[in-house]
Amino acid sequence: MRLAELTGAPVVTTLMARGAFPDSHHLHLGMPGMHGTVAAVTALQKADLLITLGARFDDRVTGKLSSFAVNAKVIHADIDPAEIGKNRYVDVAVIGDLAHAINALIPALQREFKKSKPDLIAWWKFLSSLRSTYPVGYTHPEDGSVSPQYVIERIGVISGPDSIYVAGVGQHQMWASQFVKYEKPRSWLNSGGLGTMGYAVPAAMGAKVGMPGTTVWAIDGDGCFQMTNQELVTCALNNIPIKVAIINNESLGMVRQWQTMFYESRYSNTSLHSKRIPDFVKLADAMGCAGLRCERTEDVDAVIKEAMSINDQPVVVDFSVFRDAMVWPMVAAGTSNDEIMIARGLAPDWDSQEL
Ligand SMILES: Cc1ncc(C[n+]2csc(CCOP(=O)(O)OP(=O)(O)O)c2C)c(N)n1
Ligand SMILES: [Mg+2]
Repeated sequence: MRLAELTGAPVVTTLMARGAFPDSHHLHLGMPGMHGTVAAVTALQKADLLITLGARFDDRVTGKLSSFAVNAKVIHADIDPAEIGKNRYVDVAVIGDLAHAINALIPALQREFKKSKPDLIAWWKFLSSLRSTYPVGYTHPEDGSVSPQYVIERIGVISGPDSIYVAGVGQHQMWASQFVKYEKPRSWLNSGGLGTMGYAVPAAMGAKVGMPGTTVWAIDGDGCFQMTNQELVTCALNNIPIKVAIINNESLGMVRQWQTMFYESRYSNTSLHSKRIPDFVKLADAMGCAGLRCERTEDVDAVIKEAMSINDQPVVVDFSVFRDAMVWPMVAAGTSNDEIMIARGLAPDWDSQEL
């Protein structure tokens, strides 16, 4: 934070780094990448300098690599030399522990800034306008069903920034990154590299064992949950009272979203619509956990609060949510970040944004 405030430069936090810099900080533009904010994606894309701290230029962040941040020089600090230049050409490499690297950069910059400091006013005007024009958002489904984004947002608000949040892999993971506000390092655990479905329950268990006094929420998908939910038996037997929110859209939602968008809604093997087989509430009960169900928007807060009040056993909440919700914004795989879409078929209005 000291380095960021010294430079006054915009900050983005990748999926893996959410919480490393507070969401509420005025320099923060959100998450970049395939489902990042318009402001964060565009800040990277149009920057003339990227100071990259421990990030790895993953394809989900760069989009089409040849069109990524074409005018930027890159200073890349990382503890692993193999990361330097792996994906993106690096102008200055700093190899080592970030704590040391940042502490060394600060006095060097202070000396430089005594001579001259870059004027970022026009840059910030442009980015602030993008940030306020295109915040992440969602609409409540017209059919009256529960919005998955709303459920996740309410968990974040009610449980607050002192909790630890863990996600599975899929749409719910992206929404957990977008709609929970992270203020502290290590409050967000997620499988962003390999993207292993089934990560949430065991990772939440580990977090709770490490931080027994902290509320730990696993925000999981109905698909992911079916991979590792048996670990809840371990939680029940060993007094590890985690909380699991199943964002139950009756489908492998992220794959379904791609089938909707890129395969003309020809759905194949993504439906988990199963007339409640398994019934997650009964399954939770069988594993020694409290099982709750929520099917109406007006019940969401009360059910979250009920889950928060149970601390002597693990809790599983089955949230029935709208099936066709999609994750936005989106940069389609293999395309340029310049082609970010804020909704289906809808790009930001670039003509009204001046830099
Ligand atoms: C072990 C594993 N298998 C397959 C995938 C590919 N994959 C990514 S997201 C996803 C769907 C996840 O469904 P669900 O848990 O219901 O989450 P949703 O997208 O519906 O929120 C799949 C199959 C993966 N990441 N990991
Ligand atoms: Mg699902």
